[in-house]
Amino acid sequence: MAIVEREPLALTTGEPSNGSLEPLGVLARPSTKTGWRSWVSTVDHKKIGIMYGVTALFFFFVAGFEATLIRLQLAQPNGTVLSADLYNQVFTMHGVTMVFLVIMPMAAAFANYLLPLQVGARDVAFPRLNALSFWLFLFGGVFLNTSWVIGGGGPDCGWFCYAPNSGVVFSPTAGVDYYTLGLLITGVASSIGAINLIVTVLNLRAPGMSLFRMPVFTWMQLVVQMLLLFSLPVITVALFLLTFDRLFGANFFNVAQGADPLLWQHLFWIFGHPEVYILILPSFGIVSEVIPVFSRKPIYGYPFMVFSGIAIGFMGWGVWAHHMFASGIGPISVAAFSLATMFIAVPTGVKILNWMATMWGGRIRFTTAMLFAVGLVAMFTIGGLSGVTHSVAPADTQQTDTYYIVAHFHYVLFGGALLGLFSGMYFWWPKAFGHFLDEKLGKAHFWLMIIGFNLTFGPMHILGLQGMSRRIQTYQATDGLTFWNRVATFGVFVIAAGMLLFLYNIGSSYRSWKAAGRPNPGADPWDSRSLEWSIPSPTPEHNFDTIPTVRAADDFWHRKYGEDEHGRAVRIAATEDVVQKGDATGVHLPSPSYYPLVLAAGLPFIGYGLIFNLLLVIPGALLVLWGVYGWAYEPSTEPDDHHGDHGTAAAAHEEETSVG
Ligand code: HEM
Ligand SMILES: [Cu+2]
Repeated sequence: MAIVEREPLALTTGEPSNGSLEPLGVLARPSTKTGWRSWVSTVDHKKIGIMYGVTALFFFFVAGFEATLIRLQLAQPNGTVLSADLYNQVFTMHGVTMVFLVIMPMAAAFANYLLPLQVGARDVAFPRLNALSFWLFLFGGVFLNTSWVIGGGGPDCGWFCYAPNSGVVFSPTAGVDYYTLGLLITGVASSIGAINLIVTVLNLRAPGMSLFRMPVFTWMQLVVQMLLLFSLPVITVALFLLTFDRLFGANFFNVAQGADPLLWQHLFWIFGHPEVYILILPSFGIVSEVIPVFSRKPIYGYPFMVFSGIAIGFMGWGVWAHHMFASGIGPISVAAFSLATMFIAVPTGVKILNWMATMWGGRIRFTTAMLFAVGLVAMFTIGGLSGVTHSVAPADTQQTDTYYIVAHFHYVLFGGALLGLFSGMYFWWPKAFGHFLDEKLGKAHFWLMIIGFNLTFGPMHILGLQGMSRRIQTYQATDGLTFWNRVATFGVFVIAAGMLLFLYNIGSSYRSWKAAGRPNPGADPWDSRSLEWSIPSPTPEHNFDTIPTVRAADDFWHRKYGEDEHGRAVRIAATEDVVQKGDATGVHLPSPSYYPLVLAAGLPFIGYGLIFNLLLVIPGALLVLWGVYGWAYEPSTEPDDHHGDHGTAAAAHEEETSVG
């Protein structure tokens, strides 16, 4: 029985090759376009993007709750909120969740939703693989968090889980096994996602959309996906080595058997430092879209913006050992990595100056999205500057493993990445959901977040320089650390108030929109520049009625505006005359499928089997096999998946292949 290669043609082949020969065990596809089945079986990049976003927001509240427990424990000397062992588990899971289950998937939400729209495509290159990425991320995240209830507690080794501390001698519970296997599962999700998005950007661009006409957001995402593609294999090797040490008695990090635990540190940070750019560059891309729109000016120095992102992507591979200045790697290495780290501040500085130059002389509208964008520029600059102080190795020897470092990475990851993601939410909410988030509530959310953030993490600079180590469960009253710890804990509740207001805003904006009869915000509510604003809101399932032909960078803007002799923008066309109508006649879309979910569901079982009882691997392996079998045998496209169905499949095929 021949296995036919179908996936790449999903968007192009009109006719299912052998639909009538569906063998036993192939799940029939859902016929409805709405309801839970349409979400569970979706291969639509927009729906997958929204699912990433909702899941990441949920995990943000989980990790936020863990952070609140940490702050309650440290609000007073000799705290008793968390035992020392539980404290180790809580900060480990807080860090791991925020990095792998919040910031990364939230950025993936924007990438999935926006990349095909910004390059002028109908979907990503491999829609079913895209769904698989999402389900692997979700199941990997849930699997990791079940460590709280099955197996003796969460991983307790810190988010970078140094050996030999992470070995079975010092971490005897199953926690670290959840860490290694959970991150292996989410790692597969990110690797597949990276391949999908890279191929989408390089192969599915609309006619005329040359690389240097792509929006900065798309460029930053391309750099991020490349970083993922090359860095994930490194951490994957490290995780496998640790798994073999823990589950099969290998000795990759066992000093007694001649191993060197520094190997873990090198492997972790060769991944770990590019990882911090994987966390921040998506937000850099978001604010590079938001700031020009609300300054009514094109981004300043587009080529510099793009090349500084690429430079960061490359230079990010040459600085990893700045995390190991105190690990005894020797003065030569320390000096080299110190220098390389100072250099990487240059392309980052270029971005900050370009955002400010874009705002300079602009007609700025301080919408909530713009406030969060400006918040990123200000807070990230503070984090960047403390980062430069770390690059001076002698100073870092004082700062490393103290709260000064905790302050630094929260200013770049919360103050940078997270604030940028919120800016994106307020900006693209009308495009994704057909209504605005309330601006008044949004601005209150912003101010609570920025004040709470600085109250929480500002004092940590002082605590760190006063000598407070990170990862300590408590301290003495005589240490003189109580006041600023109290301020930091108070700050967390201000952040929490801001986040509850955000949740309220989501619900109340939807309700008032519904009550007002679902008024449409229009395709281009902010008067924007890129292609996603040239189609209706919310984005129709088929994206574009016809694939646009692009003639310039900011092509959509130039369809609306020309320039007068002073270079000022003058309207040349009404928006409604240059946006598409949302007519799906003859458009051909990939069909939904349950198999990405089925395949992904097998992996957690294999994980539990490796930790607890190998018998559990059997149902896991069967699910994976069923997933692969069904995936191979389900017809790539159901005939009735044509919208408006006036065009012939051949016509649709003809249109699609014109853009590759
Ligand atoms: C919601 C507000 C947040 C609060 C109150 C908070 C608080 C903290 C505190 C107090 C620690 C230090 C624990 C210790 O060393 O004992 C910590 C660690 C950490 N936080 Fe946050 N954090 C927050 C948000 C974030 C965000 C958005 C990220 C983004 C990635 C993040 C990533 C981390 C990481 C990676 C660690 C290191 C954990 C470890 O040492 O293994 N946090 N956080
Ligand atoms: Cu680093």
